[in-house]
Amino acid sequence: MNRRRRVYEGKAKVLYEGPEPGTLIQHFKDDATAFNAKKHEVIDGKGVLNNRISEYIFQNLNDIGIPTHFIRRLNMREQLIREVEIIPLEVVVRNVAAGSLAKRLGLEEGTPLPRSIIEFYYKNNELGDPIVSEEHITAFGWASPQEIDDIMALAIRVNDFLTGLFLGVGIRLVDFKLETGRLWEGEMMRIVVADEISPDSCRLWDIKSKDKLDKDRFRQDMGGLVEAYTEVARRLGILSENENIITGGPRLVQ
Ligand code: AIR
Ligand code: ASP
Repeated sequence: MNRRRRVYEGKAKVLYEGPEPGTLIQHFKDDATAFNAKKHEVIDGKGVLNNRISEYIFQNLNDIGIPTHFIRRLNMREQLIREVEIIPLEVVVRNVAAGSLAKRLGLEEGTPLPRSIIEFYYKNNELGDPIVSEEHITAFGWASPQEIDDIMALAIRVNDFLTGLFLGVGIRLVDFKLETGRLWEGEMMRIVVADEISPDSCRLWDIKSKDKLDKDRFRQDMGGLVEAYTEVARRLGILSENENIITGGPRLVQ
């Protein structure tokens, strides 16, 4: 276990060399960061929950023909993924005004947007992930115009799927962040969804109570993050009614 090669360590995840060429192991840590890692805490149970929630979402995406890097979950904190060439963009899809969009354009948080909006941010910690346009992306060669089209088409499909999935369990998908990568299969390359999709990367509001069930609980010092993520997992049917990730040893369904 500890002799395997670490390929990359990010704020909330570690990537290790996988068992076969072209594969990696994605390990979910309990670390939470915000505001470009100026705020940092370790939250017991978060990694386990994100591993399960992200597994559930990526498996569903694979099943409906939206390509992802996900192969299978290995254990409580790890999943086997395909190695991809990460495109250095954070792709944000928004349905409702919140977060940095509400701030930048002076919109009231919670205002429904006239249509879903896709934004690109350049993935660069030193710069704090600045927002960029397609002009920047193509001029600096981060992705080609064709790749941008593919990324946008993927982002819309993921948004449609996730909006419906969460609506069915009483949750509004306000916005989310995607990462994408180039998957090489011989001479062929296609763009796939990479990284994770979890309450760390989405804004999820309970439709009735408007409660925040996502990482804003950490960003805004609201507390109750693990409870909120557990609620998301329960509603998606990943955890059964009385199971608890933190206390009593997690007994997970299947
Ligand atoms: N996000 C962006 N960078 C990291 C993450 N997790 C996600 C947020 C939010 C959406 O992208 O969690 O769901 C938009 O974030 P913001 O801060 O630009 O409003
Ligand atoms: N996790 C990122 C950071 O450390 C961004 C965020 O989710 O707020 O800044």
